[in-house]
Amino acid sequence: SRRAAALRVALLEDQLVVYFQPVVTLPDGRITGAEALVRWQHPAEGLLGPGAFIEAAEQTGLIVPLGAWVLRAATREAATWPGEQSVSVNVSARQLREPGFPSLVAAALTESGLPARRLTVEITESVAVGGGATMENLRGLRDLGVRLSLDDFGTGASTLTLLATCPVHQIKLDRSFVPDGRPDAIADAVAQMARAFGLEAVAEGVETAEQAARLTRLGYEKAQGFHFARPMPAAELRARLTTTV
Ligand code: G
Ligand code: G
Ligand code: MN
Ligand code: NA
Repeated sequence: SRRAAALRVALLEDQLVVYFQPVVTLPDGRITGAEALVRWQHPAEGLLGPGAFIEAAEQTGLIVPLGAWVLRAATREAATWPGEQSVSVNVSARQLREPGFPSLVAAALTESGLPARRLTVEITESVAVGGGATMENLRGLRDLGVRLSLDDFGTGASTLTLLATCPVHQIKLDRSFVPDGRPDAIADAVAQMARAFGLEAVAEGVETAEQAARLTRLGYEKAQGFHFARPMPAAELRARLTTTV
């Protein structure tokens, strides 16, 4: 497609940028890390979000070089942060099936100087269909000392089996289950599941103080969302981290 051809050019000509959305600890709201979110600075259309191009990238396989670029950019940036903050990078099921994916991650860590413990790889429940190559890569990442997070939690399939077989450290409650005045039974159940499996519970898409308070009571350790901070350019986050440490 034309979009895919343009995206290929974007990769070659450095039109992609990484924004960072802070992840905070509950209840104090201290920035403990950030999620890397790719954007495309399109020469004609302006700044595009992933919704405009990730699907085309997946279909054409361009997600593999794009993902490698994001990984290098995000680890390089996080290595400049003043503390122990971690960076979370989204990895698609397609990337995770690639032979040698852990070596790519190891190279990004070596090049950037970022310690493995400060990198979190976000995967979704769709990796469950990836089979043996995927599981081998997940174990490879774990052996590097990288942390794994199960993103958009609750929206996919085979949740329980995956949790029992996949070496994840964290689960990220999908924003559609963040309590909004209705009963918070799902958010509660997910927090309890996290405790049962010994995993860290994070909530995303937190937009109000009321939601943050409820999530804290339910046992969520970390949160992310517009209530705390929007995704922002790297320099903006770096400035915040250096003035508040
Ligand atoms: O930034 P925004 O909220 O528009 O992101 C929308 C979706 O795009 C998110 O669900 C996120 O997981 C996905 N996304 C953002 N950056 C990346 C990336 O670098 N790689 C992959 N595979 N997905 C990404
Ligand atoms: O990986 P994931 O698809 O979950 O990426 C997070 C996406 O959610 C990003 O595109 C980000 O811009 C968006 N987002 C972040 N915080 C909020 C929020 O508080 N509310 C809503 N509606 N979207 C958010
Ligand atoms: Mn994510
Ligand atoms: Na998510």
